[in-house]
Amino acid sequence: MAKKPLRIGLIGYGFMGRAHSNAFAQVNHFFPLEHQVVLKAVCARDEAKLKEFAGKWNYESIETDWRKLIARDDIDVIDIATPNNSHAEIAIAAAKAGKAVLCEKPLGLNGRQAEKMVAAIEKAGVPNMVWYNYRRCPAVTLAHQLIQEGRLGRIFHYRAKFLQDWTINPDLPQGGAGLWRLDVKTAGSGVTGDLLAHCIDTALWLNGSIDTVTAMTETFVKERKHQETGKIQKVGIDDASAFLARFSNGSLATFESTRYARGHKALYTFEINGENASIAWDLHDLHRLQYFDHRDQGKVRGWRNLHVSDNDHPYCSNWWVPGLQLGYEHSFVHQVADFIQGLETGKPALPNFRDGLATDYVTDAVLKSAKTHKWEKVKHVKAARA
Ligand code: SOE
Repeated sequence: MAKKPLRIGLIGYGFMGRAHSNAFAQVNHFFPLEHQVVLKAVCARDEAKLKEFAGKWNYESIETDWRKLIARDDIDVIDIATPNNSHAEIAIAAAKAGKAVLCEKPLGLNGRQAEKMVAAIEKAGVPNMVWYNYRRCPAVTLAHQLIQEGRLGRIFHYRAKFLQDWTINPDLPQGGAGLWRLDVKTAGSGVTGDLLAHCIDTALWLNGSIDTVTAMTETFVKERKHQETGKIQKVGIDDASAFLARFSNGSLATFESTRYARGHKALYTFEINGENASIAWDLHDLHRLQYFDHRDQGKVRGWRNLHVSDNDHPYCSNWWVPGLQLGYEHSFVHQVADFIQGLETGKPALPNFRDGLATDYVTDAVLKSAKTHKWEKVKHVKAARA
């Protein structure tokens, strides 16, 4: 049977534009789907670079104005891979035009903006998803399965870190291509919205909602030259952010992220301790899951180092033979596969915009607490109306 086309209009061709394009290009090779992804158009402002990108990734056409892309009737899905400060405007316009919307993380610059995005998406009733890709590293998905099966029992502790070291040099400018993450106007926040947002999304998925947080943030380099204006400007982002949290299930948590941990490039780790078992994961060794089960027979009890690559591990049977591991890019392919399967089965894939809003509420509370020096309540997202 001929497959139904699913025509993608991608906005933005940076690092994430490449990660998404690779996922769109791969998904039909590895997942049995009723839809065929069609790379219909890519949109950005720089026409010369855009043409080069479109050629490399085989997009059929280009647009230099995202409004024109959204107005096209040969596009089914708008994929937003632009800097954070444009997510809301594009997503709301795309929803109004009846398009399905995929949005890079974090969903909005803050919870207030994300609420408007959720309202627009739900009013239009269009499929939607946020690119929190780490949920779909097979080892992380396996962690979710083990928790859902109740293997850990009551959860006591959740511990997450996301460490990088790429902004230590004070001569690194802020703003513009590649460096907009350092410009608060474009990014909204620093590591809280960029890195901790990943840790929070995974944590909410694995361990449920967070009730209260107390946080501290620091900006180590106070002024940087702005790449676009050439002027020395105050740095408005948080370079490091750490917080304590209490989950609704009674467990206690610590979260930390920084771009000043010399030697660490993208060290995302989490560990969960339950009454029966513990789980630990490390992005630098992303195809492994560490599992300790206290119910094992005493003399062989110990941390098991699971190589998550076997046919009965999540997503793995769609790829190679057991033992051959998967990497970062596969998490994006899995996310597209799940999104499309959601369209086909009527059971939408998560995280959707409501989940993205839940993460934005936590990052809002973290940034607020860093200012007030008090424990702050986290707003909870109400369940969607059926
Ligand atoms: C920042 O360096 C960054 O690229 C984030 O923006 C991504 O979301 C994260 O996955 C890797 O690090």
